[in-house]
Amino acid sequence: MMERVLRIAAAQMGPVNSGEPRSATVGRMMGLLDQAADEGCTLAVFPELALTTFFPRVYLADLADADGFYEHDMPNADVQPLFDLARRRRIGFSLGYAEITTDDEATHRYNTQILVDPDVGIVAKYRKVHLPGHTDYRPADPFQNLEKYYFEVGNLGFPVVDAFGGRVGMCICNDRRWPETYRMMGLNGVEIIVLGYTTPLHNPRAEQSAELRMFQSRLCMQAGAYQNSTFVVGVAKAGREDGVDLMGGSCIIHPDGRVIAETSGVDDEIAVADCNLDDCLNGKAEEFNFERNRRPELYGGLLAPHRSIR
Ligand code: CDT
Repeated sequence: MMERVLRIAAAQMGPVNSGEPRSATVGRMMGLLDQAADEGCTLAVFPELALTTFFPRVYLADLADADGFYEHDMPNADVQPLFDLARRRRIGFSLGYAEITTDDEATHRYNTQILVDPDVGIVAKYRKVHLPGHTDYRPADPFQNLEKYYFEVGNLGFPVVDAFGGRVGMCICNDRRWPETYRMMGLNGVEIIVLGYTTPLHNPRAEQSAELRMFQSRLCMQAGAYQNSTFVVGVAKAGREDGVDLMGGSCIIHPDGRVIAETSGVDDEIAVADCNLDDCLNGKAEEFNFERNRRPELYGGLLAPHRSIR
């Protein structure tokens, strides 16, 4: 039987500063997609909120003033050239953006990621579940983390779809720190988890070095990959964006937990790896054989509300 080898690019982006036109940002992404296609990749993964600056770091008292950061349609005129290039170059991609919809006659805002097949178009959509930060303006902090203000909790679960010859799922940034994210997809046979992140090098609410922050980012993605026998592709928006330093460290992680490709800087750059999806099979059949070794009858507490510690 043919091996299922997929060459994947982690398409890291440098900063997208306020005022950079969408067309320029999409142009940069097209450059990365071209590079990935030149290297024989069939899937390129872009960061969270790839099309704009990470606007939740700024408080706008009137939500309507943030409308320009959200996409009303996908694809839209600004992003269509990326979809067209993907079809021409025969390469799929995953992309994060801020989504605004008027489902049920109410306005909803989500932090969203899509998976795009070059021929079919959008084959899966995910809306971020674990929104970090706060809803209230905190003027004493050097920058805000207002994701809970700008977005609703995603309502699409953790979809896993058949695409690119394997089982593909998505999550976004803070989701990567929660074991439930990976396990929800693991239970659905996921073989590649693609995720974008935007992580400040310094957390105003915790005294942690940049090295420790990077270690924690890798720790959770590597554990998620190993414990669920899946590839994980984690992709940063990096560098100094609107005065805030964002971590790089985009990487591709093997189901055995090893980092097999990584970026070296904090600007636009791809890291490429050949991902043999059959490498997921042994872990799923043996060490992490869920049917044989999980004990769901003893995990009921996971569904109960947590106990408050204070
Ligand atoms: N975008 C996002 O989810 N960022 C969070 C930052 C938390 S620390 C300020 C993350 O988990 O990386």
